[in-house]
Order: sequence, then structure tokens, then C-alpha cells
Amino acid sequence: MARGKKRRTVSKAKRKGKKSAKAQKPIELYYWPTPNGFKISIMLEECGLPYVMKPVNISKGEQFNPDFLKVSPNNRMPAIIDPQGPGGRSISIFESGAILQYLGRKTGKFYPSDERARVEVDQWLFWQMGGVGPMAGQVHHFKNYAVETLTYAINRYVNEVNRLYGVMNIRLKDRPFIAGKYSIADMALVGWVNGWERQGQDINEFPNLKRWLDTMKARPAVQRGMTLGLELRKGIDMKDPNVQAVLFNQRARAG
Ligand SMILES: N[C@@H](CCC(=O)N[C@@H](CS)C(=O)NCC(=O)O)C(=O)O
Repeated sequence: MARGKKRRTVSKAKRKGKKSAKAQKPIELYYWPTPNGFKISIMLEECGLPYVMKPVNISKGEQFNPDFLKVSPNNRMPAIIDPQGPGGRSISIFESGAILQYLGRKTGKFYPSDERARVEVDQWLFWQMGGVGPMAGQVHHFKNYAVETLTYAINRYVNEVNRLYGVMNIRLKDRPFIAGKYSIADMALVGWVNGWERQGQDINEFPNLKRWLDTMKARPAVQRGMTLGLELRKGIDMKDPNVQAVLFNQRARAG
């Protein structure tokens, strides 16, 4: 067929380099049902993006599979592969904050393009990444998983999480969501704050935070995101020595 004729039959969407929704390959979500995983399942659900969940059973060491390490060299989930990345080419991303920002830019949703509004979101997103996540993670470790009871370590992290909850509670006094409007920063936080009891906290001491948590959990996409793959975790005992040998006291590996 002559070139010119062929061109005339090409749809408008194709001429623009867009694939029809039907032809779009789903985003691959490398995932395990934990607060860090929920951040991305919530965002994908909120955006209505087609995705396929690829479980990474971290209690069995699947985060060390060579194929997964190519995507996530830090041997941590979540990670994604977007077959329709920039320029129409596939892209892989690790680190939940980077994934949230990418999906926000890709869809134009829950991540404002206005610079002032974006800075608001970024501050609270990074505050979650560097504060709430790691500190609450340490509480989970020392309070719920460690085989020894180390009172000093438990108190240190329970108190730090308490301080962070206090910051969030003040912040939410006069705005519905952490950066004003609902954003990826809220999605990053909800899975962690939802575990307040296991973190030695009482949510009732933080009324604004409690109101925010209730609002978040009433969103159907948040519910879907935070229940994705929960069945996979059933029967896994974090105190099982085999599980602990995989997850705890990891050291540098040969390159
Ligand atoms: N900073 C990372 C943290 C991710 C992370 O800690 N993921 C944990 C599960 S919640 C994991 O994959 N752990 C595997 C391991 O410890 O080997 C992010 O935000 O993506």
C-alpha cells in the first residue's frame, strides 16, 4: 500500500502517538501488602489506571531476585514498570515517593502543577518519607518483631512517632488534607497512620488526625488500595526465624 494512502487511514490518536485505551499495556506494580506498598496501590486506584499486581514476597526473599533487583536495586518494594513511559517507551521506578510523583505528573492528578501548591505537597511527602515511615517502621520492629525487648529503643521510636503525629494533628487543624487539597502526600501517610495502635499511640489524643484518617478510610479507592493482596500475607509469622533471617540484619551483598 502506498505510504500516503496508509497515512490517511491512521487514526487521530495514533497520529498523535497515543495508543487507544484498549491497546495500553497495564502498569506493573511490584508489591507486597504493607504501608509502603499501599501508597502506590491507592494512587493507581485513585487515578483509575490499569495495572497488574506482581507480588514480591519479602518474607521469602523475592526482593533479591535478580530480575527484581534490575528494577529496584535497593531490594525494596514498591516499584513499577510503566510500559507507556516518557516518549512512549517503558520506564521502571523504585522508591514510593518517586513513583507517586511520577504518577502524579503522568496523570495530572493529586499532584498540582502550580509551583507553590506542588512545594506544599513535596514538603509533606518528603516529611513522610524521612520521618513517619522510617520512625513508625522502627516502632514496628522493636515493639512487634524484635526477639529481645529493648525498652530504650521502643521508647525512643514510640516518642518520635508521637511527636510526628502531634505535628500532623496541628497541621490538620485548619485544612482537610495535609497539603490543603487531597494529594499524593495523604496517600503516602494513610497506611502508616492506620497502624497507630501497633505504634503505641492513641489516635483519640489527636482529634484532627483522627478526622483525617476517618475521611481517608471512607474513600473507596483507599479501601481498595489498602486491601489489595492482604490474603497473601496470611499465615506469615514475622517472628519466624526463617522470615527474620531474610528481613533483618541484611548486609552489603557482593556486586
Ligand atoms: N524508602 C522505600 C522503603 C520501602 C520499604 O521499606 N519496603 C519494605 C517493605 S515495607 C521492603 O520491601 N522490605 C524488603 C526488605 O527489607 O528486604 C520506599 O518508600 O519505597
